[in-house]
Amino acid sequence: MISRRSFITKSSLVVAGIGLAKTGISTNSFQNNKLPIVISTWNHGLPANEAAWKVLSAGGHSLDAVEAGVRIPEGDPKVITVGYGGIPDAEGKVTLDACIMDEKGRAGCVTYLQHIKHPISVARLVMEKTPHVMLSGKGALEFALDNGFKKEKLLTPERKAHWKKWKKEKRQFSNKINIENQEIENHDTIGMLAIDKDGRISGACTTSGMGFKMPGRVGDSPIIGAGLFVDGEIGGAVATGSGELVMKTLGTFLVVELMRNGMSPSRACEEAVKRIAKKIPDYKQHQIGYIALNKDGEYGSFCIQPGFNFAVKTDEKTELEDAEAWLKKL
Ligand code: SD4
Repeated sequence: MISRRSFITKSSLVVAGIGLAKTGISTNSFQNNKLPIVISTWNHGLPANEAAWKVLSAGGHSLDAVEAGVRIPEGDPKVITVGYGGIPDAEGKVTLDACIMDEKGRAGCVTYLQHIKHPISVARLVMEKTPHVMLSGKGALEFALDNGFKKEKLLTPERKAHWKKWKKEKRQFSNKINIENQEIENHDTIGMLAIDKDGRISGACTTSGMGFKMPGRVGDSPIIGAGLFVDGEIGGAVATGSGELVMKTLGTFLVVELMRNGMSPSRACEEAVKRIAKKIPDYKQHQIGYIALNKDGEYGSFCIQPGFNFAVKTDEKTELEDAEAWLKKL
């Protein structure tokens, strides 16, 4: 048994220096967490949760909270896997995928969106202002511009230099994502789930996708049921990692359905990882991390490889936890 060591930090310290936050392995699941609650993937989830918490602690709607939360890494050029400053595709273009979903089952997504720093806000407008769920590429960009979003250059000088080096070295595309002790080049979508004080659950997921991906490639992150799924009567789940594996198993829909059938969030995440292990022969070459939250505020996680962590914020705690892994450390 791995014992859970939760680590509580002061919010101000966390925001000022997330690298310093200690982590503990999560055996997951806390019964009857007091609402509100927000959880999100990776350590950039810590400052994202703080932004979401401002909305939640003021009694706001979880939809506003998750949008405000994930906008933090989207706008941060130091987060090289989301929004502005994201790693480009093989041709040097930053192309973004995002989706959002609320407790009523409303959903909006954008895929292959270029030049817009906050794809999550465009996804929300798709949900609220159009009869559709998903807009892609040029159409998504035109929709954003028509709705007052500014066209911006998303490729930072640092990421341009990184891409040029990658091209010069003629390196192969690598889909290995944030596996402990590996060179980190492709990782860290932010997925967030929140329940507000009135019990309403929402989720958001946003990414620049796999670094140096093939032009035109879209991953799981903007796909409802793959990168994110929310059912207001049950709970929600988000995914990070090699999107192709999540898409082939409709991972977050599966997690929510398993919770509907009575599993805890952590057991449901574990089963969804096991489904990948069963169905996808080369799964050991990949990382997948799931986090899930049920409508009572109980949360859980599971991943393929050691190395996936997630951030949790409630009235009582601000912490970063390591998910349990299917391929445990020897
Ligand atoms: C993708 N799932 O585009 C994303 C990448 C990711 O952590 O989550 N990285 O496949």
